[in-house]
Amino acid sequence: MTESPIRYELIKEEKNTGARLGILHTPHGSFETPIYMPVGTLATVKGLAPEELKDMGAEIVLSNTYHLWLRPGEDIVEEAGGLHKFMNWDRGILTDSGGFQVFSLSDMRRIEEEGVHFRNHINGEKLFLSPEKAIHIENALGADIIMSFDECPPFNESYDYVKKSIERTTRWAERGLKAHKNPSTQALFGIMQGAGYKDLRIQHARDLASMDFPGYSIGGLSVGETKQEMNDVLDYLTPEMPKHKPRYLMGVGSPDALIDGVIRGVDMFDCVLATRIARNGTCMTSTGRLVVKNAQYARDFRPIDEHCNCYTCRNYTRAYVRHLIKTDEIFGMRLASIHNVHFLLQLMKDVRENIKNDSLLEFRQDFFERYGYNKE
Ligand code: PRF
Ligand code: ZN
Repeated sequence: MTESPIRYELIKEEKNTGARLGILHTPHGSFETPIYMPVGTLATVKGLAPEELKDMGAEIVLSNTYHLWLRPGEDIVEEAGGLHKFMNWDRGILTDSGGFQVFSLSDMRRIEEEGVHFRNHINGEKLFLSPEKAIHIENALGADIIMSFDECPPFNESYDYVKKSIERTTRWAERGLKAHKNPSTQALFGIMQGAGYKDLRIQHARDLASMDFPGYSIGGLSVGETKQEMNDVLDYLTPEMPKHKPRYLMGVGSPDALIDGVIRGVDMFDCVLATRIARNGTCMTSTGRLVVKNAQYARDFRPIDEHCNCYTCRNYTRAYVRHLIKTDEIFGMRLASIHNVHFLLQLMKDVRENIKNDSLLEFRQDFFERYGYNKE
């Protein structure tokens, strides 16, 4: 047995919710969890320099196997010395396996036992991805944490289909484990699926847990189901997950879902939401979403969020950011992205503080009220 490249230390469980405070040790640094990981799909968190991400306190970013495989090609990243060197980021990196991106980006696809046939979303070229191929690419990219190749069925897919799908995803996870060349430097996570079927979710969690991955991801959520449905799955799923390994909820990162995920025992999150809405002029603030593009901010010389301490809020006004976004200036997108990423990183810092103080439910109540979630 090779020793795992990562180690999860469970520091405490919050008194009222069981939310976990932990430390995740990786080959590129140790950090407290729960944590939010900004998304750098193409080996860049769009518009932000690594130094800026560090100043904001980002500890680990996510990147995508699928995208880097197509452009520039994993061989080029490997030749550069791996993803860390290529993008000049010396903290943690996690890569997703490409399974989900194939399902969400490509038009034509055919799933077989061997893998998935599909067409490149850029030029229509025929491609094939398998568990072995995905791990081979992830090995070349060299992230600290890598994902198994999985299928993410729609939440409303039939029971029979989802049952067959999770069984195949388990076989794919086994094949990925066998194909993994760097188990002492890259931690391979298993991905738990099962849509909204309780018995299938539990079966898949147990099957993967028995395979002793160094960490586990929760897939198949935030794919169109309601918040209630997502929370219900987490309620029965997380108690089945190994206690002393990190738990990562894939592609979930709205402020309410982060808090509700932590309350249900999740340790890691990623989401493009913060950077995507920023580029189009929407900011997350302590009093809810602020569409800074709107006309009402044309003469508003306050910062985006008066309670925010980010570079943008310390130096610029709503009127200025609005002007830049309205005129498609790159700097406007950058300023809004800096604010939004800072907002989620700060939110998770606050969440960790409130786990330490056993006050997470009060924090949730207060945050939801201010953000306007309770109005829904
Ligand atoms: N599987 C993988 N990546 C993902 C997901 C998944 O189910 C999701 C679902 N929210 C986001 N990213 N491999
Ligand atoms: Zn700010």
